[in-house]
Amino acid sequence: MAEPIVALSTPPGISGLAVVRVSGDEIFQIIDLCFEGKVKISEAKSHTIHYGKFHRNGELVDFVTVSVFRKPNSYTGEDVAEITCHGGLFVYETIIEVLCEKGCKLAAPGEFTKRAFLNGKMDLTQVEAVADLIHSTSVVGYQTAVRQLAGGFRKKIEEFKQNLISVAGLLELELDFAEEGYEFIERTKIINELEQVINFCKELTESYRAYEILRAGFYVGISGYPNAGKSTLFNALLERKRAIVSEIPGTTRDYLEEAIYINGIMVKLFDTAGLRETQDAIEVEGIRLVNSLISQSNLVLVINDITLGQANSDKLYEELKLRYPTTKFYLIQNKVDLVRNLPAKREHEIFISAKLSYGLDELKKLIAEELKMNQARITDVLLNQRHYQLLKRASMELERAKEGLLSQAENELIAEDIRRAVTTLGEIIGDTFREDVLNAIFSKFCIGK
Ligand SMILES: Nc1nc2c(ncn2[C@@H]2O[C@H](COP(=O)(O)OP(=O)(O)OP(=O)(O)O)[C@@H](O)[C@H]2O)c(=O)[nH]1
Ligand SMILES: [Mg+2]
Repeated sequence: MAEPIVALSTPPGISGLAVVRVSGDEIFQIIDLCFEGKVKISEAKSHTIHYGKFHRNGELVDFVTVSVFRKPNSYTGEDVAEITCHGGLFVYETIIEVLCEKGCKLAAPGEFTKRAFLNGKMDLTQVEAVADLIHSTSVVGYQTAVRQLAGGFRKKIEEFKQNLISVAGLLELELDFAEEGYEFIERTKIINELEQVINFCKELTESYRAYEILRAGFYVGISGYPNAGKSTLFNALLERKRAIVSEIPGTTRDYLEEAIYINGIMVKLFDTAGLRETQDAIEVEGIRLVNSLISQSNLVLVINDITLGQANSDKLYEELKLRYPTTKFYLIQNKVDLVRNLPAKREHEIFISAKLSYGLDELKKLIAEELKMNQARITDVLLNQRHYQLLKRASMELERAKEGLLSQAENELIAEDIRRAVTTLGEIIGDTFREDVLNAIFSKFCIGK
């Protein structure tokens, strides 16, 4: 029994038209109690529209149209009607009130979509795509949400799930013939199969991280020894005097954060305290902050004062690279205006004069290229934190199965890991779901969706 529910599906407020959506059992009979058109809605065919009067106990409320969708061919999979009325606050509020008087309940946020999911009209990734579609603020986000709504992600996952299930099945079957020493499926083939899924998961988790960057901004940190010219470069990139610059080492103690746009993408720029051994408590605290900033940055520019030698910051540069393996580093040779004969440029090195704004175009181009490389990693599928965690887990489970195969572990154990990965992948599309996960997803919805 599907309890009849009703809600406004268009944004509240004054508009040309408003749509009130109704879903559930006997809603057509309920509407007939307050609608008068050429035919009764309860007798109307599916996918037809009817014009008529909506009234409250005989008193006219508005002239409306009623769209009829009979189950299972509707958004929720239940009987659905969409009542289009004039977009005045009192009009749609009265219509909803009347429908509630006649037996409908006000829908909770996301309840229509939740019913669609529970009735098998959509998988969980499509449900999430609906939420993303409503909330997307960028073109890329919107486009990927639309594609996900089409169900491509689910198909791919279903396909991998089937392959894994048959591999696990064969491994288990082999157990029954262990005495004869049969091998139903070559180990290299299984490994190949596992690797395909592992790669798929990895590609997608990378895509997620890349997308996050697009959304949250690309983080570029400026680091180096004191007095190297970090704040001067920060100001030059911002094209205004934001940070204090002085010839005294240790000028910047706190960090500064400002956004610039490169090729339409937000780049968050950080100026930080110079790294050195110091007794000054404030400076020590500043240096501690630098480390956490670097670990969060996508790209870090290590500034070297070239008048102290091209290799002056090499040790620091190498140390940072080792300590933060996922961050990209460049060595920026600054103050080239003070050097007569420039040495040869090494890899990952750029020569600039922050003071004279020389070499900044090359630096910006480099940042733009890093951004482009990041964007290239974004695949078709829009992922969220939930997908990301599950994909990471599935790929770990499959890696374990692969290791088992390579070390000739028991078939049983390998098959178990594979089956675990199948369950994990299934969770993504909602084969199995937990009530709290569902509630978290639907809480992002607005009423009427
Ligand atoms: N000639 C020349 N001087 C520069 C250049 N960049 C910075 N300086 C000078 O170097 C000194 C230090 O510059 P800052 O930008 O304050 O250096 P910093 O790295 O931020 O220093 P701390 O905040 O103390 O770590 C200042 O006197 C700047 O004017 C440059 O490209 N050429
Ligand atoms: Mg500074």
